[in-house]
Amino acid sequence: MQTLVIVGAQWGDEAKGKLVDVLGSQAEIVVRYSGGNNAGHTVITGGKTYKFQLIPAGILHPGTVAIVGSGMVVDPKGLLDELDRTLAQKSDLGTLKISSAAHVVFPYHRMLDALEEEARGENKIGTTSRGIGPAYQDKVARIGIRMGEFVEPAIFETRFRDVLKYKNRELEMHGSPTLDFDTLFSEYTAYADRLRPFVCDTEVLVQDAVAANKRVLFEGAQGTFLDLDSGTYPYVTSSHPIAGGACLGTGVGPRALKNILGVAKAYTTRVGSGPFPTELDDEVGEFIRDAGQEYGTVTGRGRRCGWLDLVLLRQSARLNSLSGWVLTRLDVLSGLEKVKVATKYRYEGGEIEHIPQNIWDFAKVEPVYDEMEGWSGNLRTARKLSDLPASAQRYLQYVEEMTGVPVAIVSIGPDRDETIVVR
Ligand code: 2SA
Ligand code: MG
Repeated sequence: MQTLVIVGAQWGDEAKGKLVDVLGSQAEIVVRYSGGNNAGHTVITGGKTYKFQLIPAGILHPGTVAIVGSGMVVDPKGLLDELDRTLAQKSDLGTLKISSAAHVVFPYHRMLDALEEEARGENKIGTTSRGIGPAYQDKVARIGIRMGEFVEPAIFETRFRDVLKYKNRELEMHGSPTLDFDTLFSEYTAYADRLRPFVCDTEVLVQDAVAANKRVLFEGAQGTFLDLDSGTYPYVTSSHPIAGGACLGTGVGPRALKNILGVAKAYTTRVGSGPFPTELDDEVGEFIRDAGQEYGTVTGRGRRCGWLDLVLLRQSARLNSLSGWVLTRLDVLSGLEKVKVATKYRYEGGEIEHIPQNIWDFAKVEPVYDEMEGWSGNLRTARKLSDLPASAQRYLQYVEEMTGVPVAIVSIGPDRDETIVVR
């Protein structure tokens, strides 16, 4: 297995960070392909907790080249803070590289994120308010500033002067104060000076590594159903978390992606607004939120919790061409007498086994559940499948049968060691 994509199969927070850490140990390159510092990837190892938002979690392996891919949007201050923080925790990191084609997030993006959310009122998306959507809007509108331009002082000055005029008009339109060029330019030039050594053309690095059959790991962020096109639009993020995004956001073709692992929790969570058929608004939902400490790593928001939804997982398997599942957080459900799993939906008097693409229809579906025996006790010491309670093993088999995708890895705790490699 030379190339591997780690993709979130639900609405994010599936514990991708842990998996990237576990599977990235022998990778030449770990490259993140989408999103920005809206992501929160946690790695717990050697008694330390590392939190990554922009830097690929693979940087913890000293021999690895960790690439911030072209599909990402980068908050320069956020990245520098993260780098300093990580270096203070561990001195021997991998080599950081930042794509010259990644876009820069500026303060006006964060301001516009808040202003747009405010304007949406009741229909707000529930963004992380990191300026992610507005930064991607500028990319698509072709007024974004890329990392390669940002670190060239003369080019940055010309482009930033132009763009800021335009963005200030947008801020005025929202009735917001505008931003001063000189102040911002000098602050951001200082960031650019520090980031310059890391910025390069990363596409060719990834392409060469793929051509030489080296191990390359593509690190996803957020999850499949937050994808701009394939997710629950408009309650999505503005990038492409799905496996196809690994091509768009790093510069390789589809046949470069060999093994694609979909990371899914043994239940479902979602932060922000939008339909969520298996959401539990009761004490079981609360149990899961408590047991799983389901709070946003970036914003601290309590995550919405619910049962596992196999309709979502089947769709995820197709959208991402999954070769295997990584089922995580099986330990969190421990102690529930019964567990439920949605297998199809009731919709307009009938039953359907797919997700309606229009969310207004999706919002109307009602899950049809299968009920199964729960499990109890401490799962975190299990190191092989047969160490798990029989009912937990059945749960895993059921997921395989119902999705047609084998379970490759099971995670039963946050630590590197709390992992069962099945195949
Ligand atoms: P945005 O900020 O424009 O990307 O928000 C749009 C939607 O995407 C959701 N989103 C996320 N969902 C889960 N986890 C994310 N990362 C953080 C975490 C979130 C946090 O790891 O916990 O701390 O709250 C993430 N990032 C974006 C977001 O909730 C909106 O629904
Ligand atoms: Mg997260």
